[in-house]
Amino acid sequence: MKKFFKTNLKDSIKNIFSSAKDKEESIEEIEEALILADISFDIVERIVKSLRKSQSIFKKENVIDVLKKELIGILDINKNEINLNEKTVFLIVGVNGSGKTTTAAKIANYYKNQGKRVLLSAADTFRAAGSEQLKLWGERLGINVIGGDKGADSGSVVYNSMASFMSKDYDLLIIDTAGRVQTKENLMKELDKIVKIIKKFDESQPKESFLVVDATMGKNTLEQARKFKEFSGLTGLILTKTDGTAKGGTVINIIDELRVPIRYIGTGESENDLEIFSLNEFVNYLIE
Ligand SMILES: Nc1nc2c(ncn2[C@@H]2O[C@H](COP(=O)(O)OP(=O)(O)O)[C@@H](O)[C@H]2O)c(=O)[nH]1
Ligand SMILES: [Mg+2]
Repeated sequence: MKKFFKTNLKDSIKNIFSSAKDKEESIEEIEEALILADISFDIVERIVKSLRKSQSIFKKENVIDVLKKELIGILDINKNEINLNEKTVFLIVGVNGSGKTTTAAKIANYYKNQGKRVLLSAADTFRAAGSEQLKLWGERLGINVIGGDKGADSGSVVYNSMASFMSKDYDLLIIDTAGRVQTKENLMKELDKIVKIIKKFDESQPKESFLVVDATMGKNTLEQARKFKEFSGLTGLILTKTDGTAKGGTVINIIDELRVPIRYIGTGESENDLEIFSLNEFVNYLIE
């Protein structure tokens, strides 16, 4: 996993144990370090409680063990591996600017490089450039894109995409959607409408609906995620811009709130800047 997230949790913990202190004093400093890493107060309190309860000798190694156990407990959400053994539709949702279109192109490229036949659907018909941007990616990456004109009905783009996907020899369809809808109610209606059209073709699709979240938004990152909590179809998260100023705590808060796993991480603006999320690597990176 590439170096990502600006976090100094590791160094903070090292520093805390570099001078002799009593247990309570150390716990208070750990608490502060966790909050500075942007982990929500609620989660920090849970972790601190376990640290206080911990009977083992209070030294760095044991504290790291407790922290790891707690974090993995929060982050380890039951999930199956994503496999594309059968025809698969991914739906990409999220607010404007979170990185949906870029991520749709990156995922398409990732699976194309694994020999899968991929189709992209540009269902963001709100913005003039919404559809155009994905078509440009498609041309560059050699991936077919189905789109519509600006102002076209997103439903008709999804319909055409599904028709092509189902009748041709594709493995994966990735549907990029619009994030700009005036109210949350309209946004949910729009997404429900898209899901309904997909299901008309195949009741078992979309196999995955990913919420794309910009990791650099601090507290707003969680607010973005909450907007989509009512979208019942959500199966996973994609965190973008982890190459920016984001702190790792954000990841923990979002998973704790939405209870869906993180699947991919965006680490830059080019097509290869995508990684499969690994929980153990992430936790080790954060604290070990
Ligand atoms: N640094 C960085 N920039 C990203 C990443 N993902 C997307 N972006 C940039 O974020 C901006 C918005 O992305 P876009 O895909 O258009 O977002 P959308 O409105 O949700 O479709 C673009 O300038 C992208 O290049 C990432 O992982 N890292
Ligand atoms: Mg877009």
